[in-house]
Amino acid sequence: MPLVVDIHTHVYPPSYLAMLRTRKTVPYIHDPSTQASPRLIILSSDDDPAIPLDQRGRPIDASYSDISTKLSFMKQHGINSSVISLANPWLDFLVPKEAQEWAQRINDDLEFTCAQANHTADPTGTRPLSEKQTLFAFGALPLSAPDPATIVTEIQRLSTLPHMRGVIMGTSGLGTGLDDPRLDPIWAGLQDSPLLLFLHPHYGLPDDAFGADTTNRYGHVLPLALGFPLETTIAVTRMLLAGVFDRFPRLRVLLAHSGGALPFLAGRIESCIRHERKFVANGGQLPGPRRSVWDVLSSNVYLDAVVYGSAGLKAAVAAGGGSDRLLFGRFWEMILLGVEIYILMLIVQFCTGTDHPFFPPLGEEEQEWPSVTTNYKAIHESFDDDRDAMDAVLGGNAVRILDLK
Ligand code: 5CU
Repeated sequence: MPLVVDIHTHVYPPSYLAMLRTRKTVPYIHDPSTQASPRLIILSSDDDPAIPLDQRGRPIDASYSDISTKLSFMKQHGINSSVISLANPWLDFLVPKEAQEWAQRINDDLEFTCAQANHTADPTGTRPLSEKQTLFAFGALPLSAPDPATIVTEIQRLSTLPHMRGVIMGTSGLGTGLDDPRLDPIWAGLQDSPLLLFLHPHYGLPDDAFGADTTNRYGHVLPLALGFPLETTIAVTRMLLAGVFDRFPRLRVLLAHSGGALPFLAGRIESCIRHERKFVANGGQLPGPRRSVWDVLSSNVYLDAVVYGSAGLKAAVAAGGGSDRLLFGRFWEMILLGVEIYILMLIVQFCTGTDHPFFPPLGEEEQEWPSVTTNYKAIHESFDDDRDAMDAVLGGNAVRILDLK
């Protein structure tokens, strides 16, 4: 049996849920006066005054916060190790003076949860990873803190916690996006630490990108299926355009949902950059990025496999291949070699994830989570003819990239 590591799996620690219960604006939790489940209202599109409070957002149960429920879910789906992270919208909404204290509280809570679970699973710490259930964590950053030094201090503190393997971050940065030069000390802090940056969406696209009244007609489909991945794609492209990967060439970024549309659109992004007259390389005034999208994709970017279909997975792995071959027929062999090297690089950077506890089964009796089994199926369809690649994607890559022991 291959070792299975879930690197995309969330939790809201009880203290965080208690804080959401004190709030009346997004994000908040509403407890109905009846026996009905509490409602989690985290997306701005969920907070529609036309919808009664008892029906707003989504119902939440123990799977969102209880670690024994997470461990049972792992057992049920054959997952050996999970890297848990606070779910969106993290600490983005906190007033500046509360950010640092909350980050420490949540991160200490995650660290303690991992330590306790791992000790219970293996009190002597001698059993191999494949024979027990273990937890690791991505910490949260106090991004609304009054000054970036506070964020850097928390990065340095996280580096000293034994179960922390990275930080999870949304796309708003310090409020204006990830191309903000004020983020440089944070990129530097991460680059100089062993921590991986897990870039995850929350804000989607503006509601009018989807047309009027579509949340009422189609629920969460457009914001989650398209808004989330496009948000990630835009955020990481802005980092690239602002030269973040030129200035911080050792920054390692795990992109949620297989990088959104980035692998698929990489060639187009690269082409638009090369043709942009505003950039110095073409006689303009703006610096523009020095490193190519391909270079960044193959050396700075890691992808989860949370895309629910082999077409998406294969597109992520083979991005750019087909069209390059057609366009540059004369250099067919050279391009083919380049594409194959790139495919190999992407396979070594793929890790599997479940997005638990989001997308639960809809039927009460359903035991297995279709969102998880659909993902496994896509991984099998994509990598079945290459056992080593499959083992790497299911767990080996995560063990190596995150130094899981
Ligand atoms: O269903 C959703 O809204 C979500 C979410 O908010 N965050 C996430 O990671 N997955 C799904």
